[in-house]
Amino acid sequence: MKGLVDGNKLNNFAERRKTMLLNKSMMSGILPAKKLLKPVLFFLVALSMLVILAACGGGSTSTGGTTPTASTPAATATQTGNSQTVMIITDSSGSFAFSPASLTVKVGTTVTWKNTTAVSHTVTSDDGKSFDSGSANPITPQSGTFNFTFTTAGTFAYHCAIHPFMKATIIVQ
Ligand SMILES: [Cu+2]
Repeated sequence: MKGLVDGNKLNNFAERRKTMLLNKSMMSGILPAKKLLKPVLFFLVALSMLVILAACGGGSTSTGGTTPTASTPAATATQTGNSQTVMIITDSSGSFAFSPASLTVKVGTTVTWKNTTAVSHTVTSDDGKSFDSGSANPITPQSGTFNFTFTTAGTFAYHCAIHPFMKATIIVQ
């Protein structure tokens, strides 16, 4: 029983475990009746391993939990604020139109016009200088697109140079 006395003086988990395993083999050889100690020893070894695992796991959980919580909402907000789409459609009365006819965006937003009709169109600012997809190279039928990024605030009326009745407005705030 010398091993047990020495074991009480040890602070280290690993050394204590080694001492217990030594006692186990001694007892099972000399005193077979005391085999009930076997599950108790197994429980103590498992418990000490659990304490070590919990100590390691606690640190990595708090570090990993903070990062995704902070980054996910920021990425979503940036994407929704920076791009908008205006469809060029054939409306219910059979006329070509920009939809929506009036769109409000934040400064820095890129607007994409997408042509869903069977003919070409342009996106031309009424002031003749802010933006123009161009009559020489208009937005092609069936899914052609034109992009413009609005960097200054203001109200920008625009039309289609091919179909002057097509009128719409982008409001930049
Ligand atoms: Cu047009």
